[in-house]
Amino acid sequence: MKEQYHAQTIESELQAYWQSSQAFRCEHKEAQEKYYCLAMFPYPSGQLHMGHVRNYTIGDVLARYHRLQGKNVLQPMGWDAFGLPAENAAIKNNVAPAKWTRLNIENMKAQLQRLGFSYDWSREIATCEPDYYRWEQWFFTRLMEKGMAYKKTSAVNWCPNDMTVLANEQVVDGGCWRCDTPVERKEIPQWFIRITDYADELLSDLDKLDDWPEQVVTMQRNWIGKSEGAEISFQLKQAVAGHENISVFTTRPDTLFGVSYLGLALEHPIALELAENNPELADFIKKYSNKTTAEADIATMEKLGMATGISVIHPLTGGDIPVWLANFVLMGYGSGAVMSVPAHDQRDWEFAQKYNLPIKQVIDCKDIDYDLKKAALTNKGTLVNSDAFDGMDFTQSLEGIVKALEEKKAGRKQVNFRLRDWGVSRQRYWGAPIPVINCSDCGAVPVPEKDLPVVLPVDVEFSGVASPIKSMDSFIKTSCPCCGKDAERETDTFDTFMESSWYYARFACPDFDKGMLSTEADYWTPVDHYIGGIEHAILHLLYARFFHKLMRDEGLIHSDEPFQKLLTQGMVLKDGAKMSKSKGNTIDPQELIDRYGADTVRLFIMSDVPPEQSLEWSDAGVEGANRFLKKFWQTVFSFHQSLQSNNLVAIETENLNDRQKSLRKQTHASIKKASDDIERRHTFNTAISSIRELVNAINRFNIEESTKEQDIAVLNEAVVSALQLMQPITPHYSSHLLSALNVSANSWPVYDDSTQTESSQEFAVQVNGKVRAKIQTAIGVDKETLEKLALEQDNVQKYLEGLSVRKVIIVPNKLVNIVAN
Ligand code: ANZ
Ligand code: ZN
Repeated sequence: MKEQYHAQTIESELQAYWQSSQAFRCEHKEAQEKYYCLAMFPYPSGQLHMGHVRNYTIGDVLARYHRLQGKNVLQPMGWDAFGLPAENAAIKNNVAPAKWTRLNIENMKAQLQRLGFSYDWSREIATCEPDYYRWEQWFFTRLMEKGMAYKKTSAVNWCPNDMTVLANEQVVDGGCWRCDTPVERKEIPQWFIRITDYADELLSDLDKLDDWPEQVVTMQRNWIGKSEGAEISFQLKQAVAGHENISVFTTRPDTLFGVSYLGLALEHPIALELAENNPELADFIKKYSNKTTAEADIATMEKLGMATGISVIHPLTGGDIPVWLANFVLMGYGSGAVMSVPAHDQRDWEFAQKYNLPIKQVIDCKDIDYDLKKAALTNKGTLVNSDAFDGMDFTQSLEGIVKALEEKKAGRKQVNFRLRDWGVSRQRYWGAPIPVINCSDCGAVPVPEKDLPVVLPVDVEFSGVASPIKSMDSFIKTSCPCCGKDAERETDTFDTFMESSWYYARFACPDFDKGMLSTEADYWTPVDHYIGGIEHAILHLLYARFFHKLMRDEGLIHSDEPFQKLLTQGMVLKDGAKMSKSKGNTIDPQELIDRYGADTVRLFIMSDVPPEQSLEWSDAGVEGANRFLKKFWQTVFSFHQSLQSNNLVAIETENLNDRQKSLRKQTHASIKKASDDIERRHTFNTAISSIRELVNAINRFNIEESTKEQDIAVLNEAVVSALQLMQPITPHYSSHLLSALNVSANSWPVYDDSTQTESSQEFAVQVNGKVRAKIQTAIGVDKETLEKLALEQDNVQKYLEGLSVRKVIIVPNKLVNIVAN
């Protein structure tokens, strides 16, 4: 072996070997336990950033570790290749998105290979390839046939600059997240998938996800947002264009006697109807209905409204209740109308204050200080001012009031979800075409299976930001699959969340051309460990869970959930701020790899903190990781020298001296700790610390002439174990040095518990809770001997002077506490 550590040389040698031997290719093996490790695939932006390096190193450490445990490991990699950046780059640099994407994939793939990640590259997927998205198109046509996909005209957040629809969370302070252009509301026909049909199951199956971070489960639960309450119908005093009632959803039927007005969303059909003959209302609607629907904004925004002049009848009291337009009522939730109870709802209270509407208390809460002049009392409590229901608590009154409403056919229990159906249409170009043909006679017709895929033309030129296929006759003009008449193709493309919702399953059978998934999907899924950023906690993971259930119900897969375990990695920070291009504080991983080698980068990125926490970048940390590897290399080198001139004999466990025993003890303690830290705790940083402790012990250990043979034997065990433990983290380094020591790489050291037993143990002796002495005893000493020994200590005697011993408490292996007074 070489005296100096040359990372570049050993890394390129090994990587070439891994590639030529397809070392990480895997296949179905019934007899072996499978382990499917997946790190969220990247968008091919062209360059890896530190966040990627961290994400993929975590995945690779787990994959390599489980491979070393003898499992059949699948660790694939691919590209989430559709999406806006390719299109923006195309417009800016005049390069077709397909070509741009392909070049980026090549670059990033080379970088991933340079980091030594153990992927089965034979399974590589790029979602922009027709042999991938054809199955997504096929699946969508199945969903259309089942009525699970439908078309609806609906309002969207529209960025007039990017000419695209934005999701609510892409609207930041009323502007587009990418270009800050003020977002508009626009009504367009779009495709939806009925995720709401699965809301209950998506919610209840969260209980099965024991190995997901609690935080993510909670975020999903809130996103689905199940609310139980009642639907209550208020009869209009005078019908409005055929409407006789206004129905509301409430989670607080117990407050029904406190209603002081009904609030209508500005887009509510009755509001729009009234506006026809009332210019003031029309103006109000026009002025305020373009605003965002982000909930955070609604809670804080100024509550505005206008009386409509109409009223409804209270279903139980028969009283008159005015109807108002209110900007805090969302059309997209419940029925787009609320019964407002200012005394017990803060938004209603603010509104009532502003417009001088009555605030009537109907709930009392004895154990709370409240003042309805200052704010609403929103806690549940005992009913007051509520006729026959006075004195009841929430649950009793709920039953009672719903029953009374049912008798009048004016209400019933109802469950509501915050979750909306998933809008999958995008008006941009770089995505999978939605496989639909619009016929003036037959409507929206799914493209028949034999005509799939609908291939996205890649030879395109942009003029402005509009999607080139929207004006491409060769793409648009076709004939109707039903009646043969001239018809037009849908020119919208799928939301890219579609592709990332099922790629994990397709990795099981990436080349299968007879269907979306082969039976291999049942072998490999669920993914045993899924690793990715917390930013995907809600949408991506929810859509993937949904798709899994849809695929199950299509008979393609036979489990309920896609991801067994989830690890959400923290951010990489520089000087406390997230590393990002826009902040200009990025560190280019490539430079570090060129300078130190992949193993140093891998070691550093795993060293500092557990994977869930933010990692603060430190140049000194990288230096330190590199120094550690160089120094240990020296140690291994000189040990290698001693091996050349000496025989390696077996360890004689019974005849070891204290020095040898103590090194063995450290070796095995590190084996135990590092294994557990990697496998169970996923605290790679503490695994590394424990390996470093072992390396320190190795560095301190000198081979002595008189005990040479056994010294070498225990040292060999220590060095080999350290290198083996390092394999998942620094695979090139470890495997190079292990083979120099004639040990086959690819094995994991076996922990031996007998190394941990001590021949003697130490007790602290306390007098009345203060440590006064330390004693050494043999292991397993009996109680009386221990007590006697403790009491004999000079210093203990001194503190017991003039006192009498009342009690002696022994904490095994630790402490003798003498209580005296
Ligand atoms: C009367 C009431 C009294 C309410 C009270 C609350 C407190 P969650 O829990 O989120 O489901 N609401 C119903 N539809 C709405 C809409 N389209 N836009 C805005 N708010 C709407 O919230 C349900 C509560 O939110 C409902 O219960 C309703 O106000 C309001 F002391 O009804 B409540
Ligand atoms: Zn037709």
